[in-house]
Amino acid sequence: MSDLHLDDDCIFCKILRGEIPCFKVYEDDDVLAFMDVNPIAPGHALVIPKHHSKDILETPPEWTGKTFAAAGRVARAVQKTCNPEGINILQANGPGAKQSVFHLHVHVVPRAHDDGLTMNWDLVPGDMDAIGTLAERIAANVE
Ligand code: DGP
Repeated sequence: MSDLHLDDDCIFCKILRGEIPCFKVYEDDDVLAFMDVNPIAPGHALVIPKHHSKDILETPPEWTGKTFAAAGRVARAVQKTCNPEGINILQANGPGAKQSVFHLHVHVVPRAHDDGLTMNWDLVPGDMDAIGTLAERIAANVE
């Protein structure tokens, strides 16, 4: 981990260093996937590279590729676990896109026809017990 390009003050880098806990669903040498603590749907997960850069504009393409490849893997596990009517893969860049954490991350968001979700959403804390339980089920379905 010490040779990775991480930032001292970034909350997602702190998760990568184990300084802040997370509900992990997948990890390899390049990426970490964990549950969003402000989920907009049950099963809402995040995938981050083990490389600090603030958004897709500043991220080296190889890290973007690794992150989105892992997002596909997590999406398949979310589909198997939650059986949603659809899944959005979302990634915000800059305040106009309501990016709130400035470390590249991909949202894996289960969707339903009538869920009323919009592109920009407010951050509302989720039920940690329910998130933790879902994390274990999703992690078990990652292939
Ligand atoms: P965005 O707003 O697109 O930058 O997404 C950032 C997401 O990160 C947001 O949905 C809330 C989530 N988030 C913020 N802080 C934490 C944290 O400490 N742990 C976890 N698991 N998620 C976090």
